[in-house]
Amino acid sequence: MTTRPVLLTGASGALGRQLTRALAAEGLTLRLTDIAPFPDPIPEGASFTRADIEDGVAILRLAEGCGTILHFGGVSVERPFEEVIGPNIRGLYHVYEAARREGARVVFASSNHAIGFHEREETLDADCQFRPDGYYGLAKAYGELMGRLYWDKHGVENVNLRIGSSFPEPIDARMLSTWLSYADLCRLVLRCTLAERTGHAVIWGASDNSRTWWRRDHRGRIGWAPADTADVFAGQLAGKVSGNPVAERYQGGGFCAMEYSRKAPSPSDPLAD
Ligand code: 15L
Repeated sequence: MTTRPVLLTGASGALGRQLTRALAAEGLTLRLTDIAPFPDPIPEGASFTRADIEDGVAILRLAEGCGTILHFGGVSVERPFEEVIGPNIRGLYHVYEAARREGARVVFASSNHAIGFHEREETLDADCQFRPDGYYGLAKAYGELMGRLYWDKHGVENVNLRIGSSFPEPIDARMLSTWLSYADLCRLVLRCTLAERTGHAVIWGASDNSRTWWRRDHRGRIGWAPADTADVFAGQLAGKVSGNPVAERYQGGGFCAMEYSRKAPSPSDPLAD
C-alpha cells in the first residue's frame, strides 16, 4: 500500500498538520487537501490542492492512483444538523466512492462522540452499541457503518479510529481517560497505512491512560500500541471538572450536555437507560 500516494483530507486542520509532518518524514508521498489553505510549508514529496469535500469530482480526481485515503476532513465538533450533513455525510460518501474506484484503503477519523452517551462507569469494547451524543457523533457512527458496508459489499478496507481527545496535552479531568497524544496519533495512522491487511477495523484512538473507559479493539491487526499516557498529568488535572452533571456522567462530556432536554428518569423506570 505504501508505494502508492496517500490522500489526506482535512490536511489544514490541527490533526492534519501533525500527520502531514510526521508522514512526510516517513517518506510517504502525500496529496493534501482541505477547504482551507494549508498554513505550513509544504513538505518535500507532498502537494496541496484546495478542494471542497462536497465536490465529488474533485475528490475522485485527487484520489486517482492513491493506495490510502486518510479521511480527516469535515466538521470536527457538534454543529446543527444542516451544517454536518454536507461535509460529514455527503463528503464521506465521496471518499468511499473514490476508494472503491481506486482499490484504496480508508482510514477514517471517527470519534468517541459516536458512543458518547455510554456512562463513564462502563468499560467498552469496540463492538459496543453506538450511542451518539449529537449530530456530529451520529455522522461519525454513520461513517463507521459506511466502512462496514463498503468492506462487506465491495472489499474496500477501512480502519475507523474512534479518537478520544487529540491535543498537545490533556486539559481537564475527562481527558485523563480520553487523551491521545499527537505522537501516538501519528504512529497509529502510519501503522494503518502500512499494515498488510486490515479488513474493516475499529480502533480506540487513545494513549495508554490508566483511567481509560475503552478496552478490546482491532489494534492487533495493524501492530500498534500507544507509547504515551495522560497519567503524568493527573496531579494537575484530577479536580478539573465541568460542574455539569450530564457532562460528567457520560463519556462524551460536554457534547452530551449541549441542547440536553431529557427529564431525569426515575431509577424504577425499566427504560431508564
Ligand atoms: C472530538 O471528536 C472533537 O473533534 C474534539 O474537538 C474534542 O472535542 C474531542 O472529540 C473530545 O471528545 O475531547
